Amino acid sequence: GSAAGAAGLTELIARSLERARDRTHGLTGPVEEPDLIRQHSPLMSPLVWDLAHIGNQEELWLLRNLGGREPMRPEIDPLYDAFEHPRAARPTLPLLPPDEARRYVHEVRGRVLDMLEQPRWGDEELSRGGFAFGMVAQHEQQHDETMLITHQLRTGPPVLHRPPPPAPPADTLSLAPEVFVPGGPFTMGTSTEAWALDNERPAHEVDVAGFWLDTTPVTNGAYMEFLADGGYDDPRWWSEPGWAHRQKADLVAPLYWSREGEQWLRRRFGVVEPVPAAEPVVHVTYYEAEAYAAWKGRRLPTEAEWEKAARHDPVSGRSRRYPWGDEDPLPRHANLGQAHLQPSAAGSYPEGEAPSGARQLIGDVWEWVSSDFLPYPGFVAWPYREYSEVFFGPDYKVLRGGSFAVDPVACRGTFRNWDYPIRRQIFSGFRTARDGVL
Ligand code: AVJ
Ligand code: FE
Repeated sequence: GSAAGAAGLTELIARSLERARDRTHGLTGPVEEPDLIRQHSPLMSPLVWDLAHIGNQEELWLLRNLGGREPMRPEIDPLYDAFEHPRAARPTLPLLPPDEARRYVHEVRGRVLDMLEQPRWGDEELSRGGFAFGMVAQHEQQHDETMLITHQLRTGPPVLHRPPPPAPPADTLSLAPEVFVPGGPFTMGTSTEAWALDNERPAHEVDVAGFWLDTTPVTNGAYMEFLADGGYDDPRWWSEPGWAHRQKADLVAPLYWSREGEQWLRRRFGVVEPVPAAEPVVHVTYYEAEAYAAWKGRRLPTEAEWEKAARHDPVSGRSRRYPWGDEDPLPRHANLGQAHLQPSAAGSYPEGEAPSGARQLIGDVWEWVSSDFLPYPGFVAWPYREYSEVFFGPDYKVLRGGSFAVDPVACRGTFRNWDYPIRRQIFSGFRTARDGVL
């Protein structure tokens, strides 16, 4: 096998799988058994479901579909099929208890690492560039982010290891509030990124008119001005479905915020503190983002605008993998990988800046864009229809750029996330845009 022959690729795969597993252990290891089994919110699975589902998908894609092996425990497959049981129903299933789930994922991983050492992995298309392994590493990391969301929803004393907060940025005072992204065609999506998922493909040209974009994500400080101006009580700023949801769900501030006298507080991973003004706002719905933008006399960027701002290099005319270039993310570029349990202050990471001058397009907070989640022209569902294709349509809005809770393996300039516009337990923020010329 030529595919498996490349030692560098094998090592990259092994490292990516190991990093995901270390994180999975960090999110489940310090949790008491009842808290692993309990459902902390009807929006989420019990943590022990995520754990065994991670192993089950790894077994399915790597041992069975790629390697052609027989199922290890066919009787548990239906329990961990995300389409068979909605999240709310998962706590009543006869799930593997925590110890058994740990043994199962460990055994799957052992067999996967044995397979990785083989000269040939199996199915040629799934093997190309190590795609199936990359997909599985991304899948585990996505569920790690899901589990971190569950930890944030969970009440009670903190259990997670607390990494140090990010260093404050040095030069924010000199930053212009918005940057201009010049008009013209650019290449959106990718046909060359080996581990890109189906919804990022293929590369295609999109013409985007010149527009202005916020230099950084919208901060808590800016968002508090919207609150103070009565933004949540003024239907002028809200779309029709947005206002209906604001009324029905009685939204008054971002999720986890509470009021104490004149001060806004918020709870984060079990700690209550004053809302830090310099940090990007997080835990807002699409509708809240949309209303804030309207109040500002602005709008959310489209998905194509966002990607052009993040990838287009006007000098070479080509699209980069990341705002800073083609180099994989390092800690100096972006706040990724749960290196911190919070977003960094707006204006951080000058070394991660895009050619337009926009910062923090990658990392910190997921950014709502105004586009529905739709296939690109020439889209082909591969290798599993249920990853994206079943979600395309007007029900879901796209989020871009990843958050502090996203590992670099599951984050790039082309990466697409999506959710219902009413969701805000996710690490969702936004930035705003406007039409205009330089
Ligand atoms: C891409 C984050 C919307 O969590 O529903 C995990 C990722 N898909 N397992 C999700 C996913 C299958 C997905 N999102
Ligand atoms: Fe999954």
